[in-house]
Amino acid sequence: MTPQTPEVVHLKNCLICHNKDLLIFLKLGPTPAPNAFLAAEQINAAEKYYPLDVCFCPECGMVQLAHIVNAEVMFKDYVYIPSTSKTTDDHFSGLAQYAIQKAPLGATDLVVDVGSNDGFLLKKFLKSGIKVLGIDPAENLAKIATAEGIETINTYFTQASAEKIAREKGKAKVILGTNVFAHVPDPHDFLEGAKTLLANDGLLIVEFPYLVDLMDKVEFDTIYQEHLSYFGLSPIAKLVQQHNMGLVDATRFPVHGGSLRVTISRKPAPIGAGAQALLDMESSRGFLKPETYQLFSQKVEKIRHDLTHLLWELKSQGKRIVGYGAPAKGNVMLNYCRIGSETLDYIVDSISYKQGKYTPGTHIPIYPESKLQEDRPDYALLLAWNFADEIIKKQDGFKKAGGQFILSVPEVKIL
Ligand code: DWN
Repeated sequence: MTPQTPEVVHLKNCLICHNKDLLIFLKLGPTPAPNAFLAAEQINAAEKYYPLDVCFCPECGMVQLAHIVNAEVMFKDYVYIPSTSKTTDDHFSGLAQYAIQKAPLGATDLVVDVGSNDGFLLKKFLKSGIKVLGIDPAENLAKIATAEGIETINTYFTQASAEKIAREKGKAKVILGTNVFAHVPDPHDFLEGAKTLLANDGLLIVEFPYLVDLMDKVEFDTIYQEHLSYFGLSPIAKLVQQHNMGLVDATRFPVHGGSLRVTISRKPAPIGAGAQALLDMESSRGFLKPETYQLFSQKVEKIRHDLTHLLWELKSQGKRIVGYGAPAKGNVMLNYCRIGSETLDYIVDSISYKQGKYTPGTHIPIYPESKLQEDRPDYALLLAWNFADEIIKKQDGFKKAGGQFILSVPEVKIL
């Protein structure tokens, strides 16, 4: 990022149809960048806060942020590594098998992963004897992946970088993008980049948190500056058609609170039956109407009210409460509900990088999970609610000793 590059840009047009009349239906900010964890020596220094306003486009049904925070702020030295849970591992194994069968993929084919992180997903293709190539803007992660045998190009994926990669590495039979498509500032450029890099019979397979799940389960804390777009399938269908590609498949999965896997062919093709069914559902359930989003923001406000009142009530009874998991979404929840160390004594998390640090904005200390057994607090607020089953199973001892978990979405309740 150069001194001339603005840190925050107001996004005045729909990222899909370029409509200017966007409706802001929810304001969650300002908040710090969600993965901007602090070292002890930083907690008294000034922190940067960024807007977090969410818009709906009545023209195409797109949901997006009203501001873009410069990618360098969030992705240059990135701490999120997906290989931290069995849930994610199992899901990626299923994705690899799907891609191998759907493409189909053989030993001479190239699979490219955009936003390849530490190479976790590509290792599953390498094991099947398939050629792989990672693309990731985070220097730290690109080095880790390359050192572990997953060649990774340290760059952002754009049409320009795709042209260079196609020249140097050849065409890809499959391009993957898990939890990256919703992050890119220009989905049109992303699709043109995929068309450039894909072989003529190639497939682009993207996965992202699904808007319908976000709305149905009030997962408002998954809205943060890293994610510019909150995709339903309807705007993606318009995008695919504009780029003369084919929307061949769309399938829902439970990971990350509910995700959608969309398969797009480089060549035009009829809309797949699974995709058409979801498009019909989105229309019939009102996801293309503004009132649906006004109702959602009322549900979010209710969660903030119910959670803060429950925690205050428990604290007034002398109970000790901690947080479980320090995900990006947890920082949105804490900052939006103004929950700090006056309420949560600390947070436990399995990622070593986060341990010993403090949450951005709320300055709650983060410890290894073992502290829960050592300290025996009364309640643990599940900030990483998308891993609730895995966590509760792992912490059977905490529950047997009388500890209780608190869930915040889709409604506030003590488990
Ligand atoms: O799009 C993104 C989503 C998919 O993942 C990325 N841009 C950022 C990231 O969001 P996140 O930080 O909310 O990811 P997770 O994987 O939902 O975070 C889970 C957190 O919980 C991690 O910090 C690890 C922690 N955890 C734990 O302490 N014990 C997780 C498990 C499974 C556990 O048992």
